[in-house]
Amino acid sequence: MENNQLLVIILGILLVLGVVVVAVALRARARRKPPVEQPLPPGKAEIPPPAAPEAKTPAPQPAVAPAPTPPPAAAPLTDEARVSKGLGRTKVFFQQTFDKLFTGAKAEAFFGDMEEVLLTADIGIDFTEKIVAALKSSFGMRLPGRDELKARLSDILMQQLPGNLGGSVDAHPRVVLVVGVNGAGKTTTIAKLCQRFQAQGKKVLVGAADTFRAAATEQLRTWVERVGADGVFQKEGSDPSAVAFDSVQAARSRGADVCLIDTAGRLHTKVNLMEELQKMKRVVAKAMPGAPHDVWLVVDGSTGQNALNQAREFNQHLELTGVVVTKLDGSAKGGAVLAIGAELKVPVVFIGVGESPEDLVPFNGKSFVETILEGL
Ligand SMILES: Nc1nc2c(ncn2[C@@H]2O[C@H](COP(=O)(O)OP(=O)(O)O)[C@@H](O)[C@H]2O)c(=O)[nH]1
Ligand SMILES: [Mg+2]
Repeated sequence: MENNQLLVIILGILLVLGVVVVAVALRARARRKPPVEQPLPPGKAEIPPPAAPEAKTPAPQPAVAPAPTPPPAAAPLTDEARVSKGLGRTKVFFQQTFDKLFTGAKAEAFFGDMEEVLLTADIGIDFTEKIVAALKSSFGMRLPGRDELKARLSDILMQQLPGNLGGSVDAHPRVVLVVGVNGAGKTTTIAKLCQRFQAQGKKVLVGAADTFRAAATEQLRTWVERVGADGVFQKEGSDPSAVAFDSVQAARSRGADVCLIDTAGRLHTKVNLMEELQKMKRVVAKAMPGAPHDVWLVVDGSTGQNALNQAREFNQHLELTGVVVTKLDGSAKGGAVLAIGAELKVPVVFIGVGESPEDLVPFNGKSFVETILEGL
């Protein structure tokens, strides 16, 4: 092969290679170029663009932190731990006011200041006076040390609390009428009690005698179904006494251990409310002699002195056998519990320290007092 022929062949190959390289480069460039935005045709501006076709190559993902592994399921809190947590603010309140009380304290002014502290803690006037008198008789006019004051104070508080509910009534079913003003926490408390009693293996029947609001019945029905209890529900506007009567009869015939009757708190006047409730008591007694075995008042503990006033009022009309103080969580007014117990001599039976079903705890005077005085 002559040299010239060889040169032509090499040139030819180079030419072909060059064309291929240029073509590949042009294609790559065309791919990188952003698409030219088409102007929207007039009148089509509001129409959303069609969903983009699925991209062949996955879009780059933002760096995502791996999902945190869920924490191990927390062990359920004991009742005492719930109380301690729920009373957090009351505890801090007592601690801080006592800190102030002891700062530069002088014996002469001490008991006067002490009185003020107890009043602001919603312990009530009568009870406060009793406490201060008892402290004065223990310490004379001497300034007590912090520890001895704490010990004496907790003794006094505990002495004044009435004993716990006489569990002596051995009724079957035990009928509990639950009363209180609107929003105090009656329905929630019944739901929580329902759960607690069912968990103890008791058969519970709930009577939804708050027929004033359809929502109240529905709220209760949901709960009752959730915990597998039994219930008597009637339509909005039914006679609450009739619902109560039917509930007690149903509880008897179905062999329930406990019959909890929810009532309405929203009536036009106090007189109406009390009369309505008194009538319910009478009607329930017709369905079962001796019933209701308990009349429990539910009060909102975050209302402090108001709760005490309500307890006084309801007790006059209905002879309460117990008080449930709710919403102590998130409130520094836990002292109201002590005032109710000490002044009315009606036992506080349960306290509500949160919104979850387990946040209703049997009241224990000793642990309550120890908890609120913990930081002293
Ligand atoms: N934080 C807190 N909220 C509560 C407690 N008890 C009841 N509640 C809330 O209080 C509101 C009124 O309760 P409800 O049972 O409907 O009151 P009722 O009108 O007396 O039946 C609801 O939002 C409940 O969740 C409690 O112990 N703590
Ligand atoms: Mg209700």
